[in-house]
Amino acid sequence: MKTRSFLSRRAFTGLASVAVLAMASGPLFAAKKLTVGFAQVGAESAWRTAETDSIKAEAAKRGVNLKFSDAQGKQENQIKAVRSFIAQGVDAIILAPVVETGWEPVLREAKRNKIPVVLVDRGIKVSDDSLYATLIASDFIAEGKMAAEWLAKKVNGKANIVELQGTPGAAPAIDRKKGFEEGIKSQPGMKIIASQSGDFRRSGGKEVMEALLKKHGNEINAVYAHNDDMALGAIQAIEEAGKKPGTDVVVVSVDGVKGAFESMVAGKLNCTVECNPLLGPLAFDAVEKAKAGQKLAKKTIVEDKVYDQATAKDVIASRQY
Ligand code: GZL
Repeated sequence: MKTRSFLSRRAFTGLASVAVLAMASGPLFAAKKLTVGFAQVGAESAWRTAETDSIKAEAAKRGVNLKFSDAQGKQENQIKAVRSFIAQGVDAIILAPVVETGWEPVLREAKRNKIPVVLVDRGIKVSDDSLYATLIASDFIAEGKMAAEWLAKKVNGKANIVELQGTPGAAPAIDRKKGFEEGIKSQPGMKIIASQSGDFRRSGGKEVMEALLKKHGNEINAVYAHNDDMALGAIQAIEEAGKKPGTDVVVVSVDGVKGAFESMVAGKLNCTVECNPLLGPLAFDAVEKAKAGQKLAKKTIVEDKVYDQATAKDVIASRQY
């Protein structure tokens, strides 16, 4: 009994001195400045850079202290970054997981330290989805299907297609492939004659396309690239092979970055399925809700739209990335 009253008398004295301090030093109870760790994949594409810029801009706008890590495309670097954020005691972590698997151990450490993890742009496979607060991403299967349906119309259901895949093991690469295959299932004349990874990089798209042109030559009349950067690299290879991209070879991709619109206006890229990278506002809304203990939907889908040469000229000026 004595201890409790002793404590309350001491606690009372402490509170009184804090109150005095508050009068002297201004708003004592202003919201605490959040510190958030952002473990980014890398800078492999224009889309990725746009996503990084969106997260950094939103952090600055909200007065968040952002700790940024570029993993150069390596999962082990992302895991190291998440571990470092945990050791620094950040309030929350934003993670763009380069591949779908291998995250459970480090996410369990975050959970043990009561640090919410918000996933952006790519999903993961885990046995326990309480290991992350929410995922904010596009529907990559739908993107693949939209690309397939647009291409089927363009080529009247008949094409020998080469597919430039994204990073092996990455959710967008797995699901854009799945969606495209589903989209051409009902089109017996649409055949994928080759499929190889260009790692979401322009240089990768160019190199793979050069090799496939050597191997398949005039047999190829369509390209499906999992992102615009690889499509733009493939377009370079098609031109260097003396062919006209956009007419001799129809090119369809995903992302909707500025370079893709410029290429469509130039009549080279035929179509791109938008995958919005401007995830900063949604990511920090989720961080704030998670910190406030609010239950979050496990996935927030960002809606996508299809753009082609018919619309590119009208919308290019309004594009934000
Ligand atoms: C999609 C994102 C993909 C983009 C690529 O959400 O993960 O990674 O489509 C980027 O441009 O490299």
